[in-house]
Amino acid sequence: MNVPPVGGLPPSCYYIPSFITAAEEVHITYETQKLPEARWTVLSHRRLLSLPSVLTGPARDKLIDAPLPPFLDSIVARLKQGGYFKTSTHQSPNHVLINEYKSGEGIMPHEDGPAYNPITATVSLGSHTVLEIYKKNENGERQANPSWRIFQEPRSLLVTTGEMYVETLHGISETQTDENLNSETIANWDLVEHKDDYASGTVERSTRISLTLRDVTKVAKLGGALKFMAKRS
Ligand SMILES: O=C(O)CCC(=O)C(=O)O
Repeated sequence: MNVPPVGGLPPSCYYIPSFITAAEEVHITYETQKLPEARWTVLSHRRLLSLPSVLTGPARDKLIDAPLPPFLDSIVARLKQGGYFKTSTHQSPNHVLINEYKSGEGIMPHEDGPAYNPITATVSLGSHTVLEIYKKNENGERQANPSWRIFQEPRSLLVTTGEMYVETLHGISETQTDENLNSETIANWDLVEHKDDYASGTVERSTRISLTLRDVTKVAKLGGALKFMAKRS
């Protein structure tokens, strides 16, 4: 990695503003909106879509081998160039979860779990958000209040790995307005590129699409499964 980790957080978390250009943001947003309506899972507080597919198997931890869509090529190439996936099984992300949040929507605190290599790369499109990071108590349960807040500008990249991936939970509050944004309350404030836009400390959210790229450890070849079925018939 050629950038230092965000200070004050468990190791390691990287924040890179302007990871993609405004033109790429428009293009990728357009491509996500062209994906068939039926592929989206609509929840009460966001909608989501997995590419190339949802994970399968009894433990929901297996990916059927298939490429990521070409509209992610530049992001994947940049993540590999940046060395973010150099320790992962396939040295590259092979799965993306697309989440779309309207203003006021969020995601419950959770862990990303063992199906993936412990590296999560998230690119934000359309709006900022504030990711809240929770520690676990001695019983492994989530603490009631977040310990840290991370600000993610549109077009930024956030990578979490190592202890940060394994030992903490993350979530996004269901709010229309993020408040109290400043160097005391936001762990990566010194790395925020457009601080002037957020100088009042209060920012309204708009629709945000996040691309969460990860490397699923177990990959099954569909060809192998089909050949096996053909032999039996
Ligand atoms: O939308 C985000 O930035 C967070 C998504 C997330 O936590 C997840 O997909 O597991």
